[in-house]
Amino acid sequence: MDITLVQGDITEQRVDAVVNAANSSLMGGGGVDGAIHRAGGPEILRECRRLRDTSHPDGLPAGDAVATTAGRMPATWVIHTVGPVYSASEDRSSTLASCYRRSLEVAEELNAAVVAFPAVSAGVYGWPMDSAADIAVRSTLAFSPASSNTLSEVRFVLFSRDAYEAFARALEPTS
Ligand code: AR6
Repeated sequence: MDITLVQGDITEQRVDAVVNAANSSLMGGGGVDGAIHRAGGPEILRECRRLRDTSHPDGLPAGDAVATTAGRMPATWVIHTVGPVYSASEDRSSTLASCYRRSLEVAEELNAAVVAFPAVSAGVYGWPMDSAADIAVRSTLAFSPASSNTLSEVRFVLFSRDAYEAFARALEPTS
């Protein structure tokens, strides 16, 4: 499985699945969540409402992931995950790692080959970018290759140059 980095807009990626940094309500929001719902159109929200009415009446817990259509986006699916809000007093790293692991598990259930992630929790939820990048890269590497059958590429799509550089540093081999 390859890990690649792109600076750009995740909604424009021609991949099988785009991961959304959602909130527990699954009803949309700002940041990458707002961009995904705008680009994909109302079909995504319709499926999210259906999930709330059926399998997830209390919302999606932080660290978990669930899939819907990608609507009008070039991708086929959106995998919605809920990152933890950053806390300086409580270590929530395992919840953030779980977002990547659960999203990749859902991607495998969908037989997705290429999956694009944003920097989950590193915007409105306040996670420092270097730490968010480290956790993203480490949890993705931990998932590969033993437990991965269908995945060929995990693409981190970073909006800003700073975010891109943080992920590039996280990917540098440690000597
Ligand atoms: N493509 C790629 N990355 C993006 C895009 C985009 N189009 N737009 C923003 N980012 P955030 P969070 C980056 O705040 O911290 C929402 O309101 C952004 O620069 O989207 O997990 C949800 O509904 C940042 O680096 O997600 C939740 O309430 C990264 O994506 C809450 O925000 C994540 O920032 C989730 O907060």
